[in-house]
Amino acid sequence: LNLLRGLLRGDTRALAKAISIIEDGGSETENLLNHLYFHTGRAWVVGLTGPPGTGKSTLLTRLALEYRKKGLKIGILAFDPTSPFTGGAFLGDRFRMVDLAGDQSIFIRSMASRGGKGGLTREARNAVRLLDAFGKDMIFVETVGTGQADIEISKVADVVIVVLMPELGDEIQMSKAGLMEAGDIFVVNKADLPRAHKLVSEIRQVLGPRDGWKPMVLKTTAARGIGTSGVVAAIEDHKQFSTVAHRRQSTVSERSSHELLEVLKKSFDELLEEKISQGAAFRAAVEDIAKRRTHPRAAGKKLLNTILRSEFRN
Ligand SMILES: Nc1nc2c(ncn2[C@@H]2O[C@H](COP(=O)(O)OP(=O)(O)O)[C@@H](O)[C@H]2O)c(=O)[nH]1
Ligand SMILES: [Mg+2]
Repeated sequence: LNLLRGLLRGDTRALAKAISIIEDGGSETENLLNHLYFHTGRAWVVGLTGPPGTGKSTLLTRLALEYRKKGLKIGILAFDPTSPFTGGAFLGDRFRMVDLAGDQSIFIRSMASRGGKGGLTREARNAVRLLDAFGKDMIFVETVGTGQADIEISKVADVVIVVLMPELGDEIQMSKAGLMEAGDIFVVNKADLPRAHKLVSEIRQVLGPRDGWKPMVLKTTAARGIGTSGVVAAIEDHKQFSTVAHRRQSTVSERSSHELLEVLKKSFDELLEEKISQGAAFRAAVEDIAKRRTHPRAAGKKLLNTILRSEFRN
């Protein structure tokens, strides 16, 4: 596996190629990810989510640059169909992409998510693993929080930042229950606009502590870099908390359990599709049910018993 070696050596071209491979979901994907797994688990993953246009990419850029200054290696994954991180709109915006794009130690990739149930979680998780194995210390993942994505990102990120802005109208923002539950840190961006302070206090009112962590609410004007170092401090506080409270450990176990169940479900489905439903025992049971010699549940139970016994014998 040349690609894997290149990746572990820190070859950026290998990384770009590997991401394309997992994005396409081709046959090499699984093999690559399996080998990679043992080189992951080190990076800190920061998720940013929120409605379109709140300034997630702008804030993320500021945060990435601050962490870059601390000497950390940064990766950025943007799952944002409304405004791709590389290309048109964003590059057109004056200050920052030049800074980022010219910096070899910051890897940026806009991801096309196929979505679907759990799709984003899986795609983000795999891409994060590539960057992690590549040696990135901190990985930012941007998603558009229009419901499901907020929940999905919280299954991948070590800390979730929800980015809101005063313009949106608080009813719209608050009604997104998923957003409120997903956030460890809330940022009211565009504090240069009126009513930012009001939104901050409204968010504070509806938030309660979760697993011992009291979500923080901060104000930023990301476009001008105001308040962004406060967000860095909040990320560090949260990291400290997760480590001390051993929350990270239990989160990791929880995620491993979730992932194993996913794999098992898929294996059972395949077993069912490819073997069981084609077999003689299945057809016989179908006959018995049709002729009213047994009822479906009893037939199912019996069949399952037979299958499990024969599966575990070999
Ligand atoms: N007024 C104001 N505009 C901002 C601020 N931060 C970002 N923007 C602008 O808001 C727009 C959307 O920003 P972007 O980062 O692409 O938002 P995203 O869709 O959440 O990623 C852009 O035109 C930014 O220049 C801010 O602090 N104040
Ligand atoms: Mg964006």
